[in-house]
Amino acid sequence: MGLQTKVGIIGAGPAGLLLSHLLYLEGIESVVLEARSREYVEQRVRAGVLEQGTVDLLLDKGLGDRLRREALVHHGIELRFDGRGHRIALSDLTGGRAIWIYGQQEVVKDLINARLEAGATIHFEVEGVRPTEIDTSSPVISFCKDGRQYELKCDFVAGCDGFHGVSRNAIPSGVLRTYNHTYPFGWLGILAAVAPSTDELIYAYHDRGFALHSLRSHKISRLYIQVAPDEDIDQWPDDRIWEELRVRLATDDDWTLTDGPVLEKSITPMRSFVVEPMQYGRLFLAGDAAHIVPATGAKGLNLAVHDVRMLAEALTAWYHAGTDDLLERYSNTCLRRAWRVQDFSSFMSLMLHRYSDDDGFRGRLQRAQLEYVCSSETAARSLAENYVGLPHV
Ligand code: FAS
Ligand code: PHB
Repeated sequence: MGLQTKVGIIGAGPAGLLLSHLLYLEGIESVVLEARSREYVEQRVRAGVLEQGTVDLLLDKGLGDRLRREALVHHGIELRFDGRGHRIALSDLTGGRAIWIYGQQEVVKDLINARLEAGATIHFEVEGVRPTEIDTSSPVISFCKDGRQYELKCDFVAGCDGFHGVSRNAIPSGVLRTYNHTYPFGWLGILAAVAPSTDELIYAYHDRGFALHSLRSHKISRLYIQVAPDEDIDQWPDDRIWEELRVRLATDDDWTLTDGPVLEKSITPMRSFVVEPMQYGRLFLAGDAAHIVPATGAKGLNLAVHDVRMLAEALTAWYHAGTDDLLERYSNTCLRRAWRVQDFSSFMSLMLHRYSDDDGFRGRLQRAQLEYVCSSETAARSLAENYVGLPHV
């Protein structure tokens, strides 16, 4: 069965849904195709830190009512090592910019509600998605839904289907240059029904490995510990996780970590991945489909938002003014930010994680870097401006 739209969007993650809404606000029709169910994408636990720029965009586009009510605004983070905490005053160091704590699944819920209220078409639980004719002016996305085969004709395809999606693989081999770096560690993350034991995020460097105390609300905590990349999660009963968090987050003063029921736990690999270019013909890649950053810099979701803001502006210029220069510059514009973010995320990852093959030299360098960042206003400002998100790259 033939369907028609202007922009065919593969993936109902933050990138695909936000792109569809930004285009809608410009009167540009789109159709979103998602492999999973609405329930699944709305409960999938991932990021939780929104940059100032991401929040400004969501508020500006009328997507921020619940965010404004429920998100927590943080003006600092803590770096903790050798039993002592050191605050990085993000807002003081960046002219008032801040980070907002709001779960990625909440952003996805708000976007789906806004899309459906606007009468949008989101096909959930589709199979066999395949973009073709992407090097022509009328690409097609074929897919199957409820046992029926469909052909979605469109002007453009937006590949917002994440790292494991199909869009990137639709580009002929030899076109893309791929950069891949896998870190020798992963993160075991938990979501816990307990009030956070901190008012701001704590990034801890410890001889036993990295630990992070983050949160989702005044009642829900989000915590991570560094583990081996091939760690078996069955070896980590909840009390062992809490015990390890206590050790790695311990301070010389009387700070204590309160534990509670673990709602969700999973292990995430740490890798850096970028493909160049982020466009082939009428197919444009955005978000995790084009780049993955280690979570230490809290950038994945924010970079996806930046990509689709650029893509929406470029498509709007094409439809409204008939100009394609923004479309032509899309890949380079987004890659410039992607590599800035890769560098920052790598800096945070290398500074804060223990390397099992460390003969002591790297450990000394890490401490020297931590002490410098925590004692030099210039170094702290550099970390802060990258962490809250650079307005321009
Ligand atoms: P997403 O992966 O969010 O969305 C892609 C969508 O495409 C998915 O819904 C998928 O089901 C769909 N899809 C895939 N293949 C398809 C197909 N063939 N057909 C149709 N649909 C298809 N970032 C942080 O900053 N902090 C974190 O703590 C953090 N934790 C993370 C944990 C995990 C396990 C992962 C994978 C990522 C994490 N990230 C984190 C990064 C994360 O936030 C991503 O950057 C963000 O989800 C990127 O959004 P999208 O590009 O929209 O991709
Ligand atoms: C999170 O809250 O999930 C989170 C926060 C900071 C990070 C990564 C993840 O660097």
